[in-house]
Amino acid sequence: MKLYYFPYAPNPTKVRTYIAEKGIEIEQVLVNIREDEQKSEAHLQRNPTGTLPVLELNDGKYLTESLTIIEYLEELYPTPNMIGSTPIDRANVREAERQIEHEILLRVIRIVHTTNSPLGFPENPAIAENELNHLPDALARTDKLISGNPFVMGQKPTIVDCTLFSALFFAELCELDICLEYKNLARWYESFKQRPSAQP
Ligand SMILES: N[C@@H](CCC(=O)N[C@@H](CS)C(=O)NCC(=O)O)C(=O)O
Repeated sequence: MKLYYFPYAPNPTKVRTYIAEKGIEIEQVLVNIREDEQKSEAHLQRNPTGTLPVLELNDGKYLTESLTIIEYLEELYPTPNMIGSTPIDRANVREAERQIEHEILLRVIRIVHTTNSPLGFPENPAIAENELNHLPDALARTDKLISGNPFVMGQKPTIVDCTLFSALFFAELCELDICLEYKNLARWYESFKQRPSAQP
């Protein structure tokens, strides 16, 4: 298998953090978003939507959604478990992951790309303001969820940590300070950022 990625882009970061937490060996190939390589003919053959990450399978087929890639790898490599070991644990992890993706990660991406886009997208203050108004509630809920635990869902890392890390890391890179006033969240981020899996 091969993972096509760009360091610092949030969706590839989510998958790469997961792969590193699991200790899975997968060849990684950089596709340079800053030079529009994700829109090259070679990459569009892998993923017609022209985005990253992409996982190339051993039979030459591709998976092109970050969460699908994670779920696929989790089935191939169940240990260490990062989604949960009972139906209710898995439901809780998946629910928290979806909420953090929609309520934090996607909002951060929209704010960054409408205010200070590293890809040069045009500014759109109305979209940025709307997202900025909604972000505090999601951050407060996540702060409460983490509470005093080392990881978002408790004592062990899960896919929720990977999604949250990709959001906060991208925010920090793009100079968007969002978590300082949320004490549990800020502590979690500073601690998770030190892990080998969190290095770009
Ligand atoms: N639904 C996709 C979204 C992938 C996505 O939007 N990736 C971004 C990087 S975080 C990208 O490739 N952007 C380049 C572009 O849109 O041209 C997933 O979760 O894998």
